[in-house]
Amino acid sequence: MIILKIGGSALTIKDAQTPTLDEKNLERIAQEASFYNDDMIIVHGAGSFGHIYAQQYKIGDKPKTPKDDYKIEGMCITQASMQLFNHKIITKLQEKGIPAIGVKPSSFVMTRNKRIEICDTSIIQRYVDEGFVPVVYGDAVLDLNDDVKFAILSGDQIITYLAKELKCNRVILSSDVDGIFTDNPKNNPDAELIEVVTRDTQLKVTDNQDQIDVTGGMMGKINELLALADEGIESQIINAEVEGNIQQAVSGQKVKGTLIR
Ligand code: IP8
Repeated sequence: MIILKIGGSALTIKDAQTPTLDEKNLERIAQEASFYNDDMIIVHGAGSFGHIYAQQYKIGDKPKTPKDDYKIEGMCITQASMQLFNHKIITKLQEKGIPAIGVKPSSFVMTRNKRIEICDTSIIQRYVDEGFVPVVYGDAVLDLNDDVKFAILSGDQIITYLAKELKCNRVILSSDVDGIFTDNPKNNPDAELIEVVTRDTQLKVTDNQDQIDVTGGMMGKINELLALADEGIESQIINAEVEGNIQQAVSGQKVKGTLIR
């Protein structure tokens, strides 16, 4: 079984002021993903459908009152926006022949202090066993810490959790950059791609100021994937914006990117 993460940055215009789909990328990425014909789970990020609201409503920060109307409104709006985004994605995947079924994480996952604590993966496994491709996503969820009550759950954390629980053999994480670089390639033209990252690799933490990302951007992804590597599961980060990359990666061909092991 493989897990394919499609980054929100590749599927949306992430620095837009309102949720904005990148229709062209979605069309192509869905087509490329359809080259995989075996067991697969797709996880997608939030892009402008989630991060704008998550930041606006400061979901994950302590509510001001026990039943904080503003936070509750934020949860409703973020979840609805992500569900709409998921619907657009599964519709496109189905159009390309993928038996995609949307599974809403906030209906079966709860975190404690922002880490997954309750998650019934048997639902996902059963869909896979029955021939579906479950499509889950970063979401706004209930948190078991009574002080914060709600959390933003990144699709990256979902990947590591599912990969470990469901014993996946390959994890492909696609984003809008080629992989992990020695510096931020968007600001520094001399930044070099690091082909293999392990716990011993010295990494420079950089910020991408022009994009809102409440779940930690590239560093958040690296930490999740290193945790997965600790369990013996290798993953690769590739660029979803380069035509053919997803198709080649799902087909098991070598793609420019970073291996995490
Ligand atoms: O884009 C974030 O998921 P990510 C989820 O995978 C929300 O980090 C709702 C902002």
